[in-house]
Amino acid sequence: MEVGIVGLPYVGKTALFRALTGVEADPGGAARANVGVAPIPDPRLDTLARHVETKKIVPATLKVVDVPGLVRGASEGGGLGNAFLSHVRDVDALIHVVRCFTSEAVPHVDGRLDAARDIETVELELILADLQMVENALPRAEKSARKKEADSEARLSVLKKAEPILSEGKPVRGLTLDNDDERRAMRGLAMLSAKPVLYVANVGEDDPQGEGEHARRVREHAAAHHAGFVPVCAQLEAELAELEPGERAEMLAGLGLTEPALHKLARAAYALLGLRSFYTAGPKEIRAWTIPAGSKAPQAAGAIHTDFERGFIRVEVYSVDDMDKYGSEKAIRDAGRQRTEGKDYVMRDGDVCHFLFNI
Ligand SMILES: Nc1nc2c(ncn2[C@@H]2O[C@H](COP(=O)(O)OP(=O)(O)O)[C@@H](O)[C@H]2O)c(=O)[nH]1
Ligand SMILES: [Mg+2]
Repeated sequence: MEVGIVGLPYVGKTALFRALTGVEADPGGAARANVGVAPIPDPRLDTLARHVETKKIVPATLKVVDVPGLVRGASEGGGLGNAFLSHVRDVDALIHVVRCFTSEAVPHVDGRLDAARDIETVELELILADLQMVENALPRAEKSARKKEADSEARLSVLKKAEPILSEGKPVRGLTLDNDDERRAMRGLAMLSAKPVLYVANVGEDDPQGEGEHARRVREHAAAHHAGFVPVCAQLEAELAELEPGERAEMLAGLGLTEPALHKLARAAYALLGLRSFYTAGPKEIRAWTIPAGSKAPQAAGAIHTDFERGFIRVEVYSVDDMDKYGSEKAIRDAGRQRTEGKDYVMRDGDVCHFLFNI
């Protein structure tokens, strides 16, 4: 699973990528996508670490791609042309960065700050790229459907549903699909405007909470489209990331923030992808593991090692909250709060696990 950072040039995509991943990305490297791994800051790991003595703490991570070259006219071959398309096609969700900061030193690509117009520009490129793909694919899909080829009917049906929506300049994100075949066909088409999106207002240092006019526009757009919204000041986040914890807390307090916006952003992106964490906690490490929401216990075991999934017997589970309340695994067991679950157990948020397996 990976998330792509998209947006117009000079909005702070690479600044944000650097702050998220710690990768010293080349800001001028507009032709190449930067790829990195972002740790997901997680207060539950800190809670576990307060009670379980351990050597190291390993957070969950998320693969992040800084996608360059999305400009007005990109779908028609402008800017880097369709190079950006392949990067966007490969990611599972989008972080759409919208410029809300003013800077004399950094000109805006369209001359003037206008968050609503910028969002539209980017969305339209995704929509136009999809429309081209759909129009190219339709004649072929019709031919395959006439020949009754496998899966051709669902594919044709999805293409026919998507075309009028895209033609109206709307994303296919909310497209109604009738059955699993159509859902599979939809996934196979990997349309850009179908990907879940999280809006990030890159705000100025004077508006860290995102209460200004431009950030408000982004927030309203996100709300109207049932999408997530996080205000972030990429510049500030980069500075915060370099401070000692004590100094950081002081600077945050001065800004009226309780934690770096970057933490919120990383968690929101993780959730956007439908990901959840479960934990293992022992003397060697305390670790967060990633699973899709709704995973069952054997699948969770498989996140640690594929053999664990095959040889899964059962899992002993307690919650991070119980560790906070009782203070040790022994106390949790004595209080009867540790459960034994089998292969049909659906993992819950905040589970801490010991898997038993046979390999
Ligand atoms: N003042 C200010 N400048 C920023 C902020 N975020 C990015 N910049 C600057 O804007 C320029 C473009 O940023 P960059 O991350 O390279 O944009 P990209 O083209 O979207 O990847 C750089 O000079 C950044 O230092 C911000 O929050 N405030
Ligand atoms: Mg960049």
